[in-house]
Amino acid sequence: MPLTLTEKIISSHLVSGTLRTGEEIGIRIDQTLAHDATGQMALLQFEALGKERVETERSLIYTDHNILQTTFNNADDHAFLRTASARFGIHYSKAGNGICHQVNLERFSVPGRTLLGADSHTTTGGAMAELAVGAGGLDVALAMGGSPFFFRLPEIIEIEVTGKLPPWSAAKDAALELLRILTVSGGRGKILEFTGPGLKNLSLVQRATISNMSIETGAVTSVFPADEETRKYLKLQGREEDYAPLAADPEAVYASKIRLDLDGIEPLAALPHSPDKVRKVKEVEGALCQQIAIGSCTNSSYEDLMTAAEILKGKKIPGFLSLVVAPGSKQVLAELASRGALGALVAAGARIAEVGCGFCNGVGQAPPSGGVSLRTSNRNFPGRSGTPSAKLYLVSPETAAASALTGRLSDPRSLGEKIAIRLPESYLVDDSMILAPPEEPSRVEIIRGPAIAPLPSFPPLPEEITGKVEMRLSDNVTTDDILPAGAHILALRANIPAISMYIFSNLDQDYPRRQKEAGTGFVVAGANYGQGSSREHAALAPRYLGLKGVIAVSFARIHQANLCNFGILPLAFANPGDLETLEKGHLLRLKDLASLSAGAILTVENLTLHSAFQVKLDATSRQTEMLKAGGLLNLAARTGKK
Ligand code: MIC
Ligand code: SF4
Repeated sequence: MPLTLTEKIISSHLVSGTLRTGEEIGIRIDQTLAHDATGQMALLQFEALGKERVETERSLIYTDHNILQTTFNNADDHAFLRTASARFGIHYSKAGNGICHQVNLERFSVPGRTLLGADSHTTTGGAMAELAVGAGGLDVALAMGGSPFFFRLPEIIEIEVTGKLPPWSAAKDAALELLRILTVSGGRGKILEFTGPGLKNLSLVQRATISNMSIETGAVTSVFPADEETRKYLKLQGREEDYAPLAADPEAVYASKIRLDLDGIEPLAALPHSPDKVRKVKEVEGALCQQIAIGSCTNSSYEDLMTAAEILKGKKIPGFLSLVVAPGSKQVLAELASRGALGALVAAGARIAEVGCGFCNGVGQAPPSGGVSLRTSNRNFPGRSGTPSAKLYLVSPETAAASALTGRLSDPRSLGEKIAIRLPESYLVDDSMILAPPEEPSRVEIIRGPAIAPLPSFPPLPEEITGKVEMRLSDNVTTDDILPAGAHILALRANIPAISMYIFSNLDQDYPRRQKEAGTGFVVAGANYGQGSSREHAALAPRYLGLKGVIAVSFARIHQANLCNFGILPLAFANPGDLETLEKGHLLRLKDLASLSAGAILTVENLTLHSAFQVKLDATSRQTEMLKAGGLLNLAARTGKK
């Protein structure tokens, strides 16, 4: 039978289940990654599972999200991550070495492998023909210990790429075009597999921008074939031996097909406050910008930043504008420095930020109140920049640099002939900031500063739950809404009681107090609840506060899994119209939970309205067992599954 590329990778890693769409399968994981926002929990959970050493081909912890060190918390986190990595056999990438997805692509991604990352943009690895999937830290902890990763087999959608990007149109514009077509929920339950004659016109780095942002459509991941472009990139990285050609069989069957014609793609921008509010730059040109930020795991490669530097070379930005450039990796920074591009950026008036995620998740560079910030990153959710009233536009490095010259959102085509950048013969490879685990790991002492709190424990699911609707929300609630980003809150990622005080803090500051005092209760929401990041704290911390169930029209994949992992019931309205009947403060009751089964239809009594409605438990049999046990760690301890 002819197979898609996704099916080929899955079949070669299949541990349980069959290749039937919608069915839960388990796959062997070759590589894992986590970072300084998710790695603390992943490592504490790995430890709680009683594991001595990771059993993957390679596991990595990166220090990239919160490297500001405004208090001791970051430094404590980093010391914990470094020593726990050494103890458990994990490679540790120090602060300053780069953003996990950029560095992983440069140094570790290998065609045909599976990669599970405690970060939603792990999908970036799809550019290297990996099955690269984002998940919560606990799922990654289990995978590090050699357990399979379980998920429902998605539909595989063919994205047939034709043509060639016109001058000044970028891979970012292609990614935004896909978002325009699919919206932030159109990819739910799907894997996007790229095929077609246009692929030869997309470099690996351009593919990485597209696979990076594929998560914004809600897709599980996206996969590109391994071809000449893959080989070229691996050669530049001095690891051509990792190359192996890989593609779908010619007769492979897909669930459906979307055509992506590169010829027709113009410079695009995602308008505030959602990555799918896509317009042509020429239609929205002219907006005055207070800030322009170039970087993030979407667009911080050598190609991206060299392009920006070439555009800015010999020019000056307007005085009112703040231009920030954050290189994606030490390698990129070294290349920019050695080729004079760093000097060109600085001379033009750019501020060079530390290598890392930085502005992308609100760690520094908050725009002024009500300000417009053009960013090359992937998410423009409200408040993510650290300024709730700011307006974030997502654009390509070309558009960002062209706009930096005028201080207004500008179409890069106004610059005239497209500049060309030259790739070096090989990139400057220096892995000295990646610490390999020692030969004798048992001798390593794990450093736990006061920032590292013990893991909370939870009781099993009760027979009956009665509680109020503590939050009533609408569609597309993001994990940034549930648990905001930003240096201050990120610094508490290893302390659940402390971080729980920030749950929903941008929407309702009283929620944590109310939820904790009640010790029970529900959140009610519309479609695609929990879209965006993989942060499991958005489930774990509400669980700590006493949240028992989320009743929504539908759930984003990673968040649904995180809810199950921590024993919060994900309940989907049988009739979505019932959402309209519910208000904050309504008292709800769920009974007979001891006999809960996968996909069960349950009756929710609304004791305030003296009415009832039905919900469906959105969980597989395996997840239902976790829910009954009060979470995956309880289940693992009970079954001795280590
Ligand atoms: C993000 O881009 O939202 C983050 C910060 O990288 C998150 C990780 C986290 O918040 O733990 C993600 O994408 O998963
Ligand atoms: Fe870091 Fe931003 Fe990428 Fe998340 S999206 S990994 S915060 S650069």
